[in-house]
Amino acid sequence: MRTKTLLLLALVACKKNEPAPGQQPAVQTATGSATGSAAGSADDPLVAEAKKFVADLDPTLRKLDVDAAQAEWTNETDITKEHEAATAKAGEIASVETTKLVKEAKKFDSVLDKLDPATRRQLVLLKFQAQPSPDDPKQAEELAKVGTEMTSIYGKGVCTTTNGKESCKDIEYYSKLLQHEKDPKKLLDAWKTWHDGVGHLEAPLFARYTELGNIGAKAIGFADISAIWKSNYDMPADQFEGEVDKLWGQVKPLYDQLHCYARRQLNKKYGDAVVPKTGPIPAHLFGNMWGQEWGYLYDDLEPYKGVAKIDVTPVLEKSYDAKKMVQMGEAFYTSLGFDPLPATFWERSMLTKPAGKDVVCHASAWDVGFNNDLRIKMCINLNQEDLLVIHHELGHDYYYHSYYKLPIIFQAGANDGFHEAIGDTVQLSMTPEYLHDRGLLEKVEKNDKATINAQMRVALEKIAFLPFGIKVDKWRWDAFSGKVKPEQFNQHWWDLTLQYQGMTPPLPRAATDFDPGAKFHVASNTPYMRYFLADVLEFQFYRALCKKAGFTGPLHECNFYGNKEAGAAFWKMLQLGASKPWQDALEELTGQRDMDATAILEYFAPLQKWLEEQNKGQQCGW
Ligand code: X8Z
Ligand code: ZN
Repeated sequence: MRTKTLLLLALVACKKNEPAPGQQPAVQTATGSATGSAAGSADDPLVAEAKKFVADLDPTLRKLDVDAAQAEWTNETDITKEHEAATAKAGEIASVETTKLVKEAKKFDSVLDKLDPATRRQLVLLKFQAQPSPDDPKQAEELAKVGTEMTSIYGKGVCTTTNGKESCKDIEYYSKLLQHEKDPKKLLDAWKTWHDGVGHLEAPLFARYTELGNIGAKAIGFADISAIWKSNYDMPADQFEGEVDKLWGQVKPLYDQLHCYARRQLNKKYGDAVVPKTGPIPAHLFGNMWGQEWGYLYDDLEPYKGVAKIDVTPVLEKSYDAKKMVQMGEAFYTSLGFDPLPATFWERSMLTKPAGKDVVCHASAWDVGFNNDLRIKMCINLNQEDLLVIHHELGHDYYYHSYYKLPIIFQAGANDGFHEAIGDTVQLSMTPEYLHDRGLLEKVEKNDKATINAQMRVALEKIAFLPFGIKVDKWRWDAFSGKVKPEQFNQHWWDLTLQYQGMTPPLPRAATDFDPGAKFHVASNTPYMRYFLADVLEFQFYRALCKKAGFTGPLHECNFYGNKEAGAAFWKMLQLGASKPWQDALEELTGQRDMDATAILEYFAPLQKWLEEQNKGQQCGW
């Protein structure tokens, strides 16, 4: 997908909003159906005008989006004051001009029902194309600058100046420390340095971004930024909130079991003084800054010792480089019948961190020209985690590739969770057998113990992530809507962390701290609920593709590599882009019109049973 960046809600994957179907009371009915009547349209001059407006939109938006994406790519692969200023300027222009178009398009609200579905849908989606700008040009300029600065600050990391020379340690540095360090004091130190170093700088900028962004949101008829974000799902905002809560309710019992088991193992490892036997767990012990995925705890949490390890890192370190890892990812997609990546992908992508430059290492996927100009931007490490991230990013690029010939407004995921779910669906297919077939694992075993170990490996990514995935935007919705004030931002973050993840800050935090700002997507104004949705959707997609591939065994054993029927079905959904409501796209692939967590529960049924046995008699929860 293209993630939108700061002001541009729709640019690159891992950035801003994907344009997707939305709702506002006045246009709600227009978004839901792609088959509305165009009766009487011939007599109405406003209908003809609307059609012309939409036809003219495409080249205008394309130029704005491409200019903004190009500037942003340049800045994120080489952060300098000049590149930052150019990015802010291009983002500002895109946002200001798109906001004008949104306002202009309001006059067609009265004829939406008379328009053909494609015209109507583009008009409806237009308001989700960019973070709207305030009317005051000074404020519009400031909004763009603040947004760009927030991303750059995060990219540079924690900086110190000695003899006038600045040197910075980025998230890559601290991540490696958190992944491998065993001493909890050193982990705590890294956690605090990052959260204070980046969070404190982001705090005033986020508060200002919220003020200005909300002014922009109001200018196009929304209550605040969160109302725009929540309206982007082909249903009213409050219904969407209900959907999210429903999904969380389905998966929470499984998370609770994993939390309970993890706490016991961590307690054994660190002792009562660091991890108590009951209650929440401190957040710095999970192998990353945010407690969001727990893959690096595998050795501590491994259910059965003495079973062949599922760890491809040794082979990657020995026989791979970054390009070869990406080629392995590409090979999965081409095995489904998808095209090879274009030559320009290999020429233009950033696969490793360039020496002597500040860059945004956080992985992302781009179609900079909105014309099959596919790229990824990563600082690839030769390890299992990054092999999975590569497959994730290529999922975005193949989605871009499938729809790049559509009108630019439809060049987006069916909803933004779809975009995040494509590569992750492929990840699920990377079973131990698959990794063995590709020469990455010397030995695989097939027995109950090996199954539980393999499931634990996946659960530490996918189940551990769910509460974090929901928390980030539950927090941001409340921050944007004014439900919580800036002086409560940090407390609210930790209230939600406790509620959803069962974790506490590892040391006392103050209202002057700003721990949400230590997460990339908050600093870069990238919506986050998409990842929660993706965590659910990817299992739905996977179950459907496995069925298309004729697989009939237990879901977690399915590998659809090389299956052209599955590939064709996947492609059929992808190439719709955002041209139809996501419910239609979902139905196309899965036969279902609802996001639902039954597939994830089916997948993890063996592990859930095992965890419940392990946790029998324990006081779970926090
Ligand atoms: O940001 C990402 C991707 C790029 S869209 C690497 N992810 C989220 C994160 O890192 O927080 C993937 C999973 C969640
Ligand atoms: Zn992504």
